[in-house]
Amino acid sequence: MQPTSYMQQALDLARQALFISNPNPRVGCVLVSACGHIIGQGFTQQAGGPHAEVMALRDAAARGSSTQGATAYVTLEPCSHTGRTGPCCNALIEAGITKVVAATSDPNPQVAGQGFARLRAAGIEVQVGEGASASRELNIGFFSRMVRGTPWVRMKAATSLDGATALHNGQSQWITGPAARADGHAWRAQACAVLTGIGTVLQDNPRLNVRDVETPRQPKVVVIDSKLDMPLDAHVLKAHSGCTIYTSSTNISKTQSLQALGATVIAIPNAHGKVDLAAMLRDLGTRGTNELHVEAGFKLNGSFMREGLVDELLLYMAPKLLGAGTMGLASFGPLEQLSQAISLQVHDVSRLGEDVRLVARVAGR
Ligand code: AOF
Ligand code: ZN
Repeated sequence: MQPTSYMQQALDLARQALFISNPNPRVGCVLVSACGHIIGQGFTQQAGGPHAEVMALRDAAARGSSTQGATAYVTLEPCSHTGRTGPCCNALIEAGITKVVAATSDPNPQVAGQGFARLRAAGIEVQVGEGASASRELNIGFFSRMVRGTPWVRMKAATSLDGATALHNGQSQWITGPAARADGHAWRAQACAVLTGIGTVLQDNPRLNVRDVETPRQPKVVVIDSKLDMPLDAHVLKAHSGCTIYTSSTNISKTQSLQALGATVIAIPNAHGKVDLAAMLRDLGTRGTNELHVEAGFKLNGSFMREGLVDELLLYMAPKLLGAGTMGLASFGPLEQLSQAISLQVHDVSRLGEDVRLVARVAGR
């Protein structure tokens, strides 16, 4: 269903929570009086902070507007549970709201329709569906975690036009230009966690934090390090919001040294002595990871691809050709048949300076 201008405004508000509300969904709320005036608006604050509806009710109160008989346009079903904050349903009922227009139901099993039921039981008219796809798109990671138990896995890479991510000698900085790099930081900022492999840590010593855009919170850093080769002075260990290392090693003294530096070390081995990536995603899900931003080398990218764990590719392509002997995007295969190719659907194409950005989704996601 196409959104009306009030729902459109609620969606615009929700977008303002993009870097803020993780792991809470990005929700916007617009309160409209019986005569059609906007009397309050708000969006979800940081985790543990007020939800969109409460912000909108506070806004109306600050403006001295009565909310009796008003309609609430909200991009997600108002919550019915007490989590870190109280139920928004109760706040709307107490404020005398008589109609709620919601984009979509909340997939959180603690809510999942109970919010609508409580509102209806209180005599409030409830309409659902307007702006649903935009709201779900904005919260693709939250829906993924709630429905599948695992994050939305977005793999970021920068390549030449001939698909190279690095020269034969490993040199890879900087294939794309400054606009693409800044855009990449914005995608990091909206992720709950940024993941890489130990190979990239050893080669580039990256920080994996957000520097090129303003953000009130930093994503967590996750490193896959099967043998616990992490240098104790690696930049990632100083990540502002913490570094989590998934390993298959049981080296207790190295584990303790990393823990002493504040890292969380989790051993999830698979049968081949590597990290069990699927189990790692489930673990990240239990830790509130909505969007997982993967910035890894071609080996780890290959493992993610081979195991069917990638949902989306965020690809920056520079108009350059890097020639022979280069590294590709992901080292799965070799495939014998074109029919074995991993198929993706192009979701978005845009230009950033000299470069092209492609967002493509693995078929079926
Ligand atoms: C709403 N409005 O703006 C958001 C909602 O721990 P809490 O109390 O913050 O609750 C978090 C849950 O609330 C979250 O998992 C999701 O189900 C819902 N988010 N609900 O009514 C909002 N952000
Ligand atoms: Zn709520």
